[in-house]
Order: sequence, then structure tokens, then C-alpha cells
Amino acid sequence: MSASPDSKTGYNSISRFPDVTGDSSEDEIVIAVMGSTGTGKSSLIQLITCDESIDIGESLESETFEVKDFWFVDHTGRKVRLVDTPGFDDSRPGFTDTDILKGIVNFLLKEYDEKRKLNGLIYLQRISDPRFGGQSARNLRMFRELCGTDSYRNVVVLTTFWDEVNETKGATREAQLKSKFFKTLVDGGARLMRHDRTIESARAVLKHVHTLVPTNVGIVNEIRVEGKKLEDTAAGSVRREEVDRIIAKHKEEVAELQAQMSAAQKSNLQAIQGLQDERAEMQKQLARFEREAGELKKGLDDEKQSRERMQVEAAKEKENYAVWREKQEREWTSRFDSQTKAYDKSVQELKAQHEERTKEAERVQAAEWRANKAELLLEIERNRDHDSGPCIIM
Ligand SMILES: Nc1nc2c(ncn2[C@@H]2O[C@H](COP(=O)(O)OP(=O)(O)O)[C@@H](O)[C@H]2O)c(=O)[nH]1
Ligand SMILES: [Mg+2]
Repeated sequence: MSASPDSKTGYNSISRFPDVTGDSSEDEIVIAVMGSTGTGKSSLIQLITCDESIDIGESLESETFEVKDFWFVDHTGRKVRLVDTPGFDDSRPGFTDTDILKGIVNFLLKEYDEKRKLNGLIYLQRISDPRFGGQSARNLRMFRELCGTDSYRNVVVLTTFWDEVNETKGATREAQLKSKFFKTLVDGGARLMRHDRTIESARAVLKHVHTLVPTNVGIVNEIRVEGKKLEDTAAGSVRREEVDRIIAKHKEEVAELQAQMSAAQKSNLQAIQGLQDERAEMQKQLARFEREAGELKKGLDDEKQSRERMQVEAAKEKENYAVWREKQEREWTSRFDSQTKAYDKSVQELKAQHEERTKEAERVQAAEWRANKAELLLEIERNRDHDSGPCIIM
């Protein structure tokens, strides 16, 4: 059995490789793997990541009851995160579909809050199933409502268990899935692909997902952008309707048993015991669904708090930015002032140096002139002495 999920979020994060790209790298590829229990979700993730710690269910009883992500670095050096999700069904004692819905929604909201979109959503479907039963229909409906029509083009409907059908039967079922049960998704841009448990078919899916434009799924937009409560989202209301319907049906059945018991009271005690057991079982189930209805409502309070927390955080971030900007402006102004002062000072110094040098040059030149003048005067004096000397006539 897997490690228990984070008690608050129902979501675990498991990494196999060192984080080479940083936590919220834009290059990161995020792919959610969904579908009913036992369709091969965990097996597919294990095949791709080679992670032996992944729990593979040996029976249809689900091994996966929390959302977990596993990641690896693909051949192009990109970090790929594959998110294993539980299917919507009642095979886990103590876990309701609302718990599953909350786990998945918490994961999706966390991705959105950390500014990551989903590159792809792989929805697994066993091709070997002879009929598309109520459980499969329920699962598919929840999946579609979680996605929202805008994200259909990011969906890959991946058929598994091809080894359990012959090609003709498989192809016939595939055509039926495409034209009937998955028609809405395919018409909206989803791709139908096959997985035969080989790494090649798994890689083909990844290759296709790499070409898709990342998306924010519908339920995230409903909660974060439109401000809806979980209960009022498309997926939440599907679950609420279902829970309400089941509660109403159970109540009817309990009332009917009560009536039968009163009638049987007169006939025999054994029959009464049987009916009493049946009523006890019925009431146990009723309590389970009533608890689920309460849980669905409780989820809303959590969300309200988280939405309010996000609003407070956004306001705080805005305020921090204003403070940071003001501080930055102050720093720039003071830096500019001191630079201007330093510049003025060096201009003054240069000016003084220039004046000093000019004066020095003038001093040198004046001294030279004085020396020249003295020499000239001396020369003149000498010439005068010569001209006025004794004149010898031959
Ligand atoms: N025959 C067959 N068995 C498969 C295939 N994929 C998975 N399984 C088996 O089906 C069971 C459930 O698989 P798992 O990956 O746990 O399904 P999950 O509940 O969707 O995660 C396991 O015993 C797997 O070994 C497949 O393509 N063919
Ligand atoms: Mg699983």
C-alpha cells in the first residue's frame, strides 16, 4: 500500500531524479493520468519512469487512493511529471468519491497557484471490457466535467489491455468508443490512442502530448477565476446530485423495510431478525453517503478559506511590491545624488589642476622671457662697448 497522502491536500509528490530544471520551470511537462481503477494507470507510469516503488494493483481493488506525481527527465532533457490519480469508484473502504474529487482538485489548484498548466490529460480505458458499464460512464462523466470543453484537445483517450482481445474485436470496440462514449471528447479535439504495454506506444503518447499547448482545466477556472465553490462546479454538482439521489433512495428503502417489519411482527420472529439486519446495513450505507454530503459541503469552507488566503496573499504581494519600488527609487535617487556630487567634485579638481598647470606654464614662460631679455640686453651692451672702442686708421 502507498504512503498515506498529505492529510490536508490528499496529494503527495514523489521525485526520482535530482531537480535539474528548478521547481516551476517553464520547460516542465505535466501530465495527469486518469481513468477507472484497474485500467493500468500506475502500470503505464511505472513503464515510463521505471520507478519500482509505484503500486500496481493486483486486483480491481484500488491500490491508488491519493494523487501522487512521479517524474523523470526525457531524452530531450525536459522534466516530465506524470500524475497518478485514483479512479472514482467505491472499492476503497473509508474513502468516498468526494475524497477522490477533493484530492484531484487540490492537486490541480496547487499547480495553478504555482503557475503551472497541464500539458496533457491521459484517460485510460480498457479495450477488453465487453460493455461500457455504469461505473465507466460515471468515471468518464466526472473526468469530462473536471476537464471542461476547452481542455478536451489536451486529452488522450488511451485504450489498454489489448493483449486480452483479438485485433478484430478490439478494433470494433475502439470504433464504438470513438463514435459513442468518447464522441464528445473526440469531437472536442481529444486523441484516441492505443497502448500495448510497450515503451514505444507509451512514448508515442508522450510525443503527442509534447505538441499540445498547455491548459488550465475547467474546474480550476471555475474555482479560481469564476470564484465558484466546489459543490457548484460542474464536477462537484455531478457528485452532489448523485449523493442526494442515493440518500433519497436509501431513505425510501429504509422506510419500506420499516413497514415490512411492522407487518411481519405478527407472523414470525426469524423474519423480523432478517429485516432488522437489512435495516442496520441500509442505515450504515445511508450514514456513509450522508457523511459524504457533509464532506462535500466542508470542502467548500476549506476552499473559501483558501480563496480568502490567496486574496490576502495577493494584496500583501502588491503592498510588498510598492514598498520595494519605493525603496528602489530612494536608493536610485541617493545613488544618483552621490554620483552627481562625486562627478562635480572631480570636475572641480580637474579645473583646479588645469589652472595650476596654466599658471605653471605662464611662470616658466615668463622666466624664459626674462632670461632672454637679460641675454639680449647683455648682447646690446657688449656691441655698444665694441662700437665705442679706439679707431685705428691704417
Ligand atoms: N492484461 C493486462 N493487464 C494489465 C494491463 N495494464 C495493467 N494491467 C494489470 O492490471 C492491474 C491493474 O493495473 P494498475 O496499473 O494498478 O491500474 P490502475 O488502478 O489504473 O492504476 C495490474 O495487475 C496490472 O498488472 C494490460 O495492458 N494488460
Ligand atoms: Mg493505480
